[in-house]
Amino acid sequence: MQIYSSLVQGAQEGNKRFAVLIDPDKYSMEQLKKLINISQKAGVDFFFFGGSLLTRDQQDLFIKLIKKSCDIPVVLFPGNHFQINIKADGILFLSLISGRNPELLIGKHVVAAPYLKASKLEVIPTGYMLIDGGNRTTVGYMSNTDPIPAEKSEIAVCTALAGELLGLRLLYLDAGSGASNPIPLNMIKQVKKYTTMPLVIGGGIRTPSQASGASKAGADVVVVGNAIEQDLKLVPKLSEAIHS
Ligand code: 1GP
Repeated sequence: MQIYSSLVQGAQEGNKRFAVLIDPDKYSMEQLKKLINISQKAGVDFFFFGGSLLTRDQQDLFIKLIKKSCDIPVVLFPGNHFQINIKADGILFLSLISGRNPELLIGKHVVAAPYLKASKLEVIPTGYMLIDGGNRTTVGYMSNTDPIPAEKSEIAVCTALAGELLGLRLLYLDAGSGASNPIPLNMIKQVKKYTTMPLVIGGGIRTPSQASGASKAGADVVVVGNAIEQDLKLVPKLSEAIHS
């Protein structure tokens, strides 16, 4: 439980964590090497690894390269059960609790369970909630679910509470990769106020001030993917904003 313990400890002590999302479809080997290098120097805490849809067969090679090059833990953030890879350190075992698609609440998990049980991956039961970020995102389309409206903090709070009472250990509020609007700060504050699970916030965060805003509002882990794919030089700036 090293990854999860470190998340709990961070949440208790107010030490914010920065996760860089690597969608393997979006990187070449050369770019990934640069990202690893810059992330090590910038003090990135985790690599979240995965995407809604993988069209290039790079996952295995990329995870091997990261594990060989640095100590930053690789946490799978899988779009589907084909993305389970035993070379990673852990996996967010996501239940899409904002949606009403039974396959993503429990169905795919049944298929994945025996592989995960037989692996050494640290499995982190995660309540995954999609929040409307102002545009239709790949994850919204692929999951065939409606996101929670951005102004409905009370629905987000009740959904998060239900996840907590069901025994989930981590909460991830996601506006979806490339969202026009990140998760509203008020929603982050409200969810943080009423729940005790470590809170991960991602989707549509592009600037250090947005990252710092999410962190100050109550995010224990801030995730950025898309903006870093566009500009690797953002990594140290985001890291400083989140960690300070
Ligand atoms: C998406 O939360 C992640 O699932 C990160 O989103 O790519 O927009 O940073 P971005």
